[in-house]
Amino acid sequence: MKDPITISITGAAGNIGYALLFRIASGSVFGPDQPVNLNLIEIEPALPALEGVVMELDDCAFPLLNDIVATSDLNEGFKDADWALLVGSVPRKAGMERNDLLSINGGIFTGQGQAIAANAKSTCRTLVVGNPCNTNCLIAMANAAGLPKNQFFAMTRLDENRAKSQLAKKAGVHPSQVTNLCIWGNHSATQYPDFTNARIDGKPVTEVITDREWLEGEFIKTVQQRGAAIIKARGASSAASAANAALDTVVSLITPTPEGDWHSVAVATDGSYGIEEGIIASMPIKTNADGSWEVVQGVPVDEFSQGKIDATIAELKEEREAVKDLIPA
Ligand code: NAX
Repeated sequence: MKDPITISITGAAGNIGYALLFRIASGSVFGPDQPVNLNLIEIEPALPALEGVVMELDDCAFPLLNDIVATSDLNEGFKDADWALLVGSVPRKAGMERNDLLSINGGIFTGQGQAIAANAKSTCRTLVVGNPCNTNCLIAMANAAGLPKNQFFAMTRLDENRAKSQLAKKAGVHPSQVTNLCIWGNHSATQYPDFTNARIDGKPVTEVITDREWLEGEFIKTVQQRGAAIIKARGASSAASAANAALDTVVSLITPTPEGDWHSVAVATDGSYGIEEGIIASMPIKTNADGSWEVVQGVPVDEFSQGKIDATIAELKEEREAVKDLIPA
């Protein structure tokens, strides 16, 4: 048996947390021979609910679950973390402007970034799920002095999975036959699910689905608006599919990417694809055999795609401007 690894999760008593913890504890993410410690972090008012979640974890008697910490103390919560999954955040309420949301959550991610830097392992990887996740990630990364930028990620995998499922439905194939699907930019309604480079059974999607109008119109809109459609139908935001996507992201970052494919995750920009440095943008990413990752280079960007990418990057720059006081120089 390997030594246990520690996974710190904020918002652990929330809906996504509830769909996330049991799969991690069962071994379906880090493998059947990898014991895990779960450090569950909540705000104080949610600690009683978190206690109930801990009772349920106990009642599963998971062989791989080594230890559980439930706390509202960030130093305790991020202690020796190998992974920090930042799920907790404050949802948008009626009357709240986007900038209010950015700065309220920004305040949370400043402290969390600092606490990760001070307490987690130097190799800790941080995945931000709590919205607005790209900019929350930027704030956490900027406040985590001493930790490399390439250890910070924001989640766009749910968007990738949604896009693959829509393309598969339209083409009458299984979603696993859809590859090379990149979400560019922000996890928001400006995100661009890039159908121009996606493939179905190795063939360009545009050869399999010849209805270009659908691809440029309804497809993109459905993916962009899927979160809102689920809230409308369910009366609550996507939780199980979001937790699934978070775990897909972790697995894709610790498993070599199949040759020629890529996965979507938002990372600190490095100038690739002409996107300026200093924001967290989703791009085509591949994980190498040694566990490192890189931006896949040379993915063709046609004029249509460029317009969409420019729009979502412009939004990310506006978000950065709105929280600039939270980003140390
Ligand atoms: P819930 O409201 O069910 O749970 C959030 C939990 O976070 C609550 O238990 C709350 O007490 C806790 N929390 C709030 N502030 C905290 C803090 N400072 N430290 C620790 N815990 C804190 O929301 P849930 O449905 O679980 O969604 C969580 C976040 O994921 C939201 O921000 C949501 O917008 C975001 N999402 C992101 C997605 C993505 O693709 N990136 C998709 C799904 C989801 O909408």
